Amino acid sequence: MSACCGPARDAASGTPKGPAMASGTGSLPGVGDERQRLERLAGPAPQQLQLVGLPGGTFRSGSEDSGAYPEDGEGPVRKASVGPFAIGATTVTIAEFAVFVVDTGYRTDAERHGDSLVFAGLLPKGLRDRSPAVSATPWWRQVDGACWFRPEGPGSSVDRRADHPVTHVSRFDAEAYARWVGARLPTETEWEYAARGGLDQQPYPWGSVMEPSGRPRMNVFTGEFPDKPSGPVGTEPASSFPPNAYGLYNMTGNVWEWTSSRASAGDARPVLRGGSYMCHASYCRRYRTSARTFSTAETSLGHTGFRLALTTGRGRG
Ligand SMILES: [Ca+2]
Repeated sequence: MSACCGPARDAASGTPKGPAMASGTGSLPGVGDERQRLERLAGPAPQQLQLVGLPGGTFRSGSEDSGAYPEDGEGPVRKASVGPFAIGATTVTIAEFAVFVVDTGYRTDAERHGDSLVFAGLLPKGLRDRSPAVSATPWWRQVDGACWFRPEGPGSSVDRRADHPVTHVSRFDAEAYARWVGARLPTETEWEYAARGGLDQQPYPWGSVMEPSGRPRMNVFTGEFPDKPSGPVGTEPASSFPPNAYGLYNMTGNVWEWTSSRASAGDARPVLRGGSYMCHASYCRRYRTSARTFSTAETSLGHTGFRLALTTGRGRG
């Protein structure tokens, strides 16, 4: 990831690769009580995938405007085409991910590593002080035990966040979930086509103004980053704020979203899109339709999730 967006887990540090499907339920977090808790979480998950079908087409991708980051490869503006596909109206929620875990016993990369990265501003002081800071970006803390169902480490829970985006999922985890439901991750180009909602070269999914009539349209950091927020910090429900013209929620802000694309021909790092609740104009304007960041497939962070995609129409296999 761009240094300000989040540190990456080092692929060379003995990271086990690929999904790990555990057999049986013995490997569910904590078993017993924990399983019941997961089943409760899974309860409100919708029984059907909430995907929006899009016709595809040609559009102008990327940006060269003053808000863009050329070093991220946002420009030059070029014509891009996508075939017909469907994409999640929202990112995958905690409830939906819980259904997957209850069914498969899947353990995420964060659980297998025993830690994940959490925004310091979300941690109680004691835990914050004893969790190592990432040197270039000290607002990130490596928190033992942090994972998708304990987003702020020991003592935290997602009991009241079932409809929020699942976070602390690596791209391997996102791919495993997508395979399980018979879907896939969107390509970067599909993601951008979807985020633009039919608009041409607009920085936001709804148009040119970040806060039309002074009303926030996405969940980004407000106030003074990182220590003096002027509002709540963290994820919001996956379907908060009005959707774009395609009916897609929180394409920008809330959580970064994994795509299936790589940074460039010479750079195999996975691309993420959309920015998160940690983006702020003072240090990271990546809450725009053309913004990109990069990470390693084993990295998990408290501001990163994913949405699903499916090929439709004639491309369907
Ligand atoms: Ca997003």
